[in-house]
Amino acid sequence: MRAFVQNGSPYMESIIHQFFDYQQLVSLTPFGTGHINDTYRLEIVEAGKPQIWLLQRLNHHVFQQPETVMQNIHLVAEHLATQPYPLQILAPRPTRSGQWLYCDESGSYWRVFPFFENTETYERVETPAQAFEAASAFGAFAKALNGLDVSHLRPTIPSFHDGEKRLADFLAMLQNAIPERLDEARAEVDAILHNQLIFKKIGDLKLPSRAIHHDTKINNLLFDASTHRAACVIDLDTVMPGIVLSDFGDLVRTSVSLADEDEADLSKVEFRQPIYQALLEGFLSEMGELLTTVERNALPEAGPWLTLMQAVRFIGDYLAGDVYYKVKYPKHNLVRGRNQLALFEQMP
Ligand code: GN1
Ligand code: MG
Repeated sequence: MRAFVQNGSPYMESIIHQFFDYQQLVSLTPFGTGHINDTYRLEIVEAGKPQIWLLQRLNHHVFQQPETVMQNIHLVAEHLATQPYPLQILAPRPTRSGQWLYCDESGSYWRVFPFFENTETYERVETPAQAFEAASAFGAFAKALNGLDVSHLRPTIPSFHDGEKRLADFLAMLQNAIPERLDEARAEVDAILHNQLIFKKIGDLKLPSRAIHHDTKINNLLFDASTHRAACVIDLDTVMPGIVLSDFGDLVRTSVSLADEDEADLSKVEFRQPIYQALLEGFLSEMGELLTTVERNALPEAGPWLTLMQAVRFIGDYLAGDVYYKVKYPKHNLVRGRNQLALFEQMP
């Protein structure tokens, strides 16, 4: 069996030992497409039983208070378990000594989650029915968290979806941008500046604080591989106080376009109205009666607001030298930013 083990180094084995008293490491393979953390599918034999888990290294440069992240996730999982919640719950598995995280000698933070078998993820939405299913799943998640006292959740990344703060940081960093990259991204910077008012407009609404997921991209949802129904909301690192436009906005940003955010061919970036309509109906089918009038009236602004914010983040990272997002080639963040701006321009 050892021949199939990837990364089954003594280093990795010592980490796995913090969580499991296992007899055999069957396989350890990189998993998923996240931009921030490193994720592995882990197959072991423990107490004579074969089992599969998700092992993850939490990026502590992005999440500078790893314990806060895990405390929020734990609170959310605990609360969901008390609710009439139709989906599976992503509850962390503690170390053998009862901690949510293991910090190794090199300072990396590790954690373990259940691996949901017979599930799949989608990088893009193909049909309105899928869009409805995804939006109602994230809506059900928000609805089930409505009764959780939001003051118990703490920010894991300060000002994460504060559009005005993101814009202010972007403007400030233009002074320190890598000069060649600034030349290259001139048109994109101008487009951001031209449309910047949307951040103030949304900020001025002073929408109520809720328990918000903040990363409702379609690939943060597991679907049942047989029924194609939503099975589990994953990636809970950014669950923290926020506004409802973040969750609906990221659904719109990641679902309405035919092309995903990495697509360099902008002719493929297209706003699909039937998908948008299905997202709105799906989200409202769960959250409709909980929204205030101001929240409800602001929902159409969620997509453009969040998409422009994502463009600010990608272009900002390009200008800073790719310090935040994982990139596969030198202009990756610029390509992503252009893609998001093209999508923003198409939004009604
Ligand atoms: C990051 O790692 P991933 O792909 O789940 C980011 C989101 C962005 C997204 C863009 C903590 O999420 O905010 O929308 O990339 N997460 C963090 O693809 O910054
Ligand atoms: Mg994520």
